[in-house]
Amino acid sequence: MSDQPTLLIVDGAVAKPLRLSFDDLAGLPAADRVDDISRFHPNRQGSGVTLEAVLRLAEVSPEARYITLHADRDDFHVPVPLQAVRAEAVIVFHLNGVPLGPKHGGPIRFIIPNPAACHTDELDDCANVKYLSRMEVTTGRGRDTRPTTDAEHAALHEKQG
Ligand SMILES: Nc1nc2c(c(=O)[nH]1)N[C@H]1C(S)=C(S)[C@@H](COP(=O)(O)O)O[C@H]1N2
Ligand SMILES: [Mo]
Repeated sequence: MSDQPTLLIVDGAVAKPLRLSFDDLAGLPAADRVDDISRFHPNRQGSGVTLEAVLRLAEVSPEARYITLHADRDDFHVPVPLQAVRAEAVIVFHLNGVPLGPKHGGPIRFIIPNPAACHTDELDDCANVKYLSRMEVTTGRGRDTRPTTDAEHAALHEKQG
């Protein structure tokens, strides 16, 4: 790992906890890259690497069932079922080679290619966590701060602007 700032921590039920910098992510093999997420989310931008590539580095324990996504910046937390996201999700960290800015949910944004509508499923659009700072691999279901009602949801979007 390089001496650049850590953008993403991966810990919990893994053999090798990680502290990944921009260069660590950018240095992953070309086969792990996912370019231009606007292909599946027209209003979102950026490119990244597969979640699978990052989990491969961390060596997930066989008993792991969830990944809890933590955004320290605004204290937002979402547990997602490992099996359902492992082959799908993308860790977005740059836009045309430039680090992803907060406007786009950077420095790291979690992206599920085909999310369900907000609060209709475990893998809903609300699970597309912005400002992702830590992925905690767990056996049980972790902390969930997603809005649970339409009113709460509207209030959250109001706050985010
Ligand atoms: N860190 C963080 N990530 C978040 C949220 C949030 O409040 N904080 N809101 C979620 C919700 S409820 C939705 S629907 C989507 C909205 O993503 P968008 O701003 O790209 O439309 O982001 C999700 N990711
Ligand atoms: Mo949402």
